Amino acid sequence: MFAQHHFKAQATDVFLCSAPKTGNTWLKALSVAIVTRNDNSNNNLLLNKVPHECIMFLEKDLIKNPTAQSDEGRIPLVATHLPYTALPKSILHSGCKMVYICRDPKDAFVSLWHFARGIKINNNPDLPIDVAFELYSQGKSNFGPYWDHVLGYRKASQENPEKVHFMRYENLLTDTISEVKRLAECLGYPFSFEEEKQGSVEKLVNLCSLQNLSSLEINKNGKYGDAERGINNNVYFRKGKIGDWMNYLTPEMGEKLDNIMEEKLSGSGFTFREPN
Ligand code: PAP
Repeated sequence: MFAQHHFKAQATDVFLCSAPKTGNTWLKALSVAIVTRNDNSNNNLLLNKVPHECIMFLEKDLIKNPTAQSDEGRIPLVATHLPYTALPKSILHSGCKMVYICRDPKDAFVSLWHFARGIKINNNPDLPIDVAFELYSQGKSNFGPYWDHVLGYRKASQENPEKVHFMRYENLLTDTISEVKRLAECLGYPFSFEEEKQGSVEKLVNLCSLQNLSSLEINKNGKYGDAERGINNNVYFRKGKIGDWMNYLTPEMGEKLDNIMEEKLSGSGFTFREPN
């Protein structure tokens, strides 16, 4: 609500949007690396900060620092987990570009369950996975039902593909170079022919790989947020695999969530069942 009332989008900002645990950390790292690759004052940023701290996080940073938007030298990227329908109107009216990343719901759920255990808010007891799964399947999760989240941005992307770039975590994993080149174009920082020839895309992809980021001191032992209650950066980096859900959910649970998604997404032209 604070962001809805006070946030004034700037036409040059690009919004990185996602539901929780669908590839946000990776998308932030790649986008920061793309945008700052020729900027001497910022091009080591990812070596010293967790990707979340490199750019403004709409629903978290604005309330702490209402002038965060006008910070000098701010990277022109803003991240948000807000569903499309809850975005501040100024973002929709400004014509800013957006990038949305989504992920197979079963892997996103399992990732979320691990994350919730990893951050231990107020020392709440861990939720058994079957209880958490029921809640998620009923749409009871932070930032609303996952299917509504995906549908909102999918529809916006269909209506305005030039403005809303729709990505899948799975495609980013299996076709990283092409996806990163497309992302760079969408952000307005395309790789030149010279850069491609010199292997800049591959270097950037390696810099942002799970393996590299999770081995950096800042991401192994640093914290995101305030020193006492902040989140250990290492919980943002786990396996980064397709299909890890099979190690935690029964095939019946997987089928149930697939069916719910299928039903909710029907008519949208999008499905998680097939690559697209
Ligand atoms: P957030 O919503 O808290 O920001 P987000 O980054 O969207 O989390 O999702 C975390 C997932 O991305 C984790 O998946 P997993 O639990 O299935 O392993 C995490 O491992 C994965 N991830 C983080 N960084 C990367 C990266 N550089 N490359 C690939 N996957 C990554």
